[in-house]
Amino acid sequence: MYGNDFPAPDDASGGGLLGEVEAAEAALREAAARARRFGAPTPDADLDAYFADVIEADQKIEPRDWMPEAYRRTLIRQIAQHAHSEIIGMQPEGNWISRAPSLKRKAILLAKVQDEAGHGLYLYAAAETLGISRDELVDLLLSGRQKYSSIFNYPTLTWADVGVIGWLVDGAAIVNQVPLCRCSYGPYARAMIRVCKEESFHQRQGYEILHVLAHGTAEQKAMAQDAVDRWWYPSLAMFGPPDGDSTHSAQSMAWKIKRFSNDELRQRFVDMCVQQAEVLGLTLPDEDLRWNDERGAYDYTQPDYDELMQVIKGNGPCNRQRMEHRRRAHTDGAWVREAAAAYAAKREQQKEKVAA
Ligand code: BYC
Repeated sequence: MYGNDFPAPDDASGGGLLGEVEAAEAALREAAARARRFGAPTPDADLDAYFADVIEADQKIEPRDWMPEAYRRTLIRQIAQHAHSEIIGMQPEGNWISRAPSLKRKAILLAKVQDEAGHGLYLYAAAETLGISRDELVDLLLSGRQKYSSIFNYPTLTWADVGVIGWLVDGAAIVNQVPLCRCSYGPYARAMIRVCKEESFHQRQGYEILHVLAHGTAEQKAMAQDAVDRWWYPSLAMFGPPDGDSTHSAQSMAWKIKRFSNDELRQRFVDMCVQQAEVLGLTLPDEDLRWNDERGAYDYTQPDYDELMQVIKGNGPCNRQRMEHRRRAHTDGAWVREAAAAYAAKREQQKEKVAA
């Protein structure tokens, strides 16, 4: 129970999503302890076949291992996009730090936004193991050549939006990320374990904000409902285009980077949210949402994928503002990077002096 008064959003039977993260963590440890079934390939080995065997045996690819160039590029694209999302994702909530309704709410929100920065750092570090530097990755974001999640191009208009970001956006993020804990690339899978555990706390804090608002005054409840109405479809769109239009899914699933398709995860998210919305006493804005006995899942209205494509292309409500803010923060932070580099050079010189 969360707060001893209502069930936690991820407290489903069978251990819920956090249970799955723990199982993935145990599997990672077990794989690390197990001797590698395939030693290093011999000089005349067929490297593609060797790689396929490692993937087939569900063993992890590590930075030292040979990997196809396309696998490496796909991972850089996805991990970098994920890292950028965490960093840009600090902005919509950061917008409310100075206006949080109490000191306690402010402290919690500060901690959450700092966690997002931490997630960005784990992910940039994971991407760097693939032979690209953090400077290059930041440059790719700032020049618009790499993307970040569509969801962070929507504005946070009221305090209830902070609750909804926790409940729906972090909720969607967890549903997407729990399977990534079993991704074939070791550093990404390991980063995901920690990220998912922290996201679970994020989701709970959002859920609790909404629970308080939904059980408060009529105005507070209306504010919570309005936020849910605005964020529901953009949250569904976070999972990406429908399977038929997903360019990367088939290959990423064959490589065991992705374990489920975009539509499978979207469905899982919808099924999870229906019961949670009932506990909150809020309505999901979809008149066609109903249980389908035959499918054993809820039927629901798809998000507007044309809108998703527009937002991805840079034409969402806040794209320009988010990028301007990030570029300014990067420029303003130049002196920190310079100071860190100067300090590192000085330490290096001192070490050389001692060694001489
Ligand atoms: N937004 O072939 P597809 C967080 C692009 S942070 C933007 O299905 P894929 C949080 C896609 O890149 C959560 N672009 O692609 C942080 C591709 O474009 P290109 C972020 C999208 O990679 C702070 C094209 O559309 N989570 O939770 O197989 C505060 C075709 O798509 C989006 C991650 O990054 C989108 N929504 O599947 C609070 C998770 N969707 O490169 C919370 C890791 C698709 O061909 N990423 N595109 O031009 C993934 O799991 C996968 O990359 C995706 C997309 C499911 C997102």
